[in-house]
Parts: sequence; structure tokens; C-alpha cells
Amino acid sequence: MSTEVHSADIADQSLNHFEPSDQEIQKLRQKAQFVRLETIRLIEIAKVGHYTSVFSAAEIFSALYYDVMRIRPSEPSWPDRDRFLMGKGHAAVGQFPILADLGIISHELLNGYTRLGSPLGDHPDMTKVPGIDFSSGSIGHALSGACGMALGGRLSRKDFCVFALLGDGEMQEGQVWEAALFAAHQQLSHVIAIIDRNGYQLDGKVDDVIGIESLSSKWESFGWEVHEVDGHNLRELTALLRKLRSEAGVRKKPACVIARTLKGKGVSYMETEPGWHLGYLAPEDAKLAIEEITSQEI
Ligand SMILES: Cc1ncc(C[n+]2csc(CCOP(=O)(O)OP(=O)(O)O)c2C)c(N)n1
Ligand SMILES: [Mg+2]
Repeated sequence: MSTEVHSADIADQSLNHFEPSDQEIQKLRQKAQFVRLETIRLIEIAKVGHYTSVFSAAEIFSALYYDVMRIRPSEPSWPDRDRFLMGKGHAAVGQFPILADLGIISHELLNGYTRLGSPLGDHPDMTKVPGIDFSSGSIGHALSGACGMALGGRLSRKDFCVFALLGDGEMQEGQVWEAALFAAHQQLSHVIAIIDRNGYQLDGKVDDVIGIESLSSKWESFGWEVHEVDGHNLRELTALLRKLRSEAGVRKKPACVIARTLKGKGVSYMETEPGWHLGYLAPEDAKLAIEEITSQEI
């Protein structure tokens, strides 16, 4: 992983201004824990799922949905809302509980996750699920979708932001780089891409399959403002995302956040174990995972 220091890095002192309070941090940590626990509960219903892909992104989900994004849960299609697109759509199992928690979908719907006829599948479907802005599953398309939405926002004189959560394995898709060129060319400053740099993809280490470093230099050379952050540190992550959100109207470039994360974060026997990309925890193993997650200090 890159250790380079960048001009627009997290060390930026002006970030202090955007720092969440201790009380806000505590709430966001609780929500990240909630996402992990709900993921275990829902995968028990489906009997298979992507635990580790959610666990690396739990703090990102929490910061976006419970703090940074401008949304109206009572009006999920509000035209001025910020959009959220998941390139790594296989992590939808961590997103659905948030939609239920916010009241956008019902708990009954959530509890029928993946059952016959349910709109809640392993991947998000914008045509069936309120609160989902983009259907994904085939990785690589979300950034292009985000560019289209941001351009539409500009043409209709709206100032919503479009957040795209991308996997690091997803960086190997050519479509990502076409969209990266386009966003910079169009100066789509309302696009904020977050890369979940958890180091692993389906079949092993990203940098063993097709190396993507130096990732930050690549995005910079494509014309993006690049930041690196510990993707599990809610204080840093939230401050950075708040700042990028608030400066979208004055920035001249799209922004890219490389979030350094651990795949499987929170459950020690899953962390950095590529075999857990897709799996099922038998009830006794799930119990251990739940104990570990709930024993972590909030
Ligand atoms: C176009 C396409 N190819 C292959 C897959 C199968 N697939 C699902 S998840 C995944 C790995 C994704 O890795 P990464 O982007 O790093 O996401 P992570 O789960 O690590 O967050 C792959 C190859 C897919 N969904 N879409
Ligand atoms: Mg990955």
C-alpha cells in the first residue's frame, strides 16, 4: 500500500473544523456495530453472503448515512438528495439494515431478506427498493452512473453530491478509469468516490491479481483531488467527508478518498482471510463473531 504523502492529505489542519463531537462519534460507532451485527443476522436468513465486504465498509456506511449525506428518510426520492452508489453491490446486505433503521423500508421487508419474492436480494435493485439509487452487482459501473447523475445535477442547477463506494478489486475494471477521465474532464466536483482499500478481492490479494499501486498517484494523474484516510477511524473519516461535501461547490475537481480498511474488520478470524469473501457462519461460529463485535469498545 502507498505510503506517499499528498498535498490534500488528512493532515490538513482545516479538518479540525469539521471534526464530529464525542457524542456524534459514539453514535456513529454504534451504527457501524449495528451494521456488522445485522449483516450476520441477515446472512443467517440467506445462508450465504459477503460478511467481510460489509465489515470493511461499516464505518463508511455509518458516516455517510448517519452524518454526511443530505437525505430525507421520509422522502427517499427527494430530487435534491445526495446519491449513494455502490460499485461493490455485493455489500448490499450491510446497506439494507440502514434503510430499515432510517424508516425507508419496513422491518418486515428486511426480515424477509432474499426470501422468494423479496425485493431485497444479494445485490441492490433501484427499481424495487426505495432508497437505492443505483442497481449494481456487476462491479465497475457505479462511477459512470455517478458521473451521469452529477452532470444531470449540474444541468438542473442542483447542488447534491454523488457518493460512489468502490472496491479496490473493482479498480481493475477498465470502466472505472473511463469514468475517472470523464469526471475530471467535466470538473464534476460533486462526485466523491470512496475506495474501500481492503487489500483483497474475491480470489486473493488485489496486488497479486493485478497490482493497482500507486493508487493515489493514479487518481491524481487522472485529475482528481485525492485523500487517504483510515477507513475505520470515524473521527478522521467523518471530518474528511464533511469537508469534501461542504466544498463541492467550490472545488474544481472530483474527489477521491482512499479508505484504508481491513476486509472482515471486527471479526479476527475473518480479517485478511480471503476465503471469507463469500461464506456462511454456522450458528456456533456466528455466536463467536457476535461476541467479538459486541465486546469492542464503542
Ligand atoms: C464484472 C464482475 N466481475 C466479477 C464479479 C464477481 N465478483 C464479485 S465481488 C468480487 C470481488 C470484488 O473485490 P473488491 O472490489 O475488492 O470488493 P471487496 O469485496 O473486497 O470490498 C468479484 C470479482 C462481479 N460481481 N462483477
Ligand atoms: Mg477489496
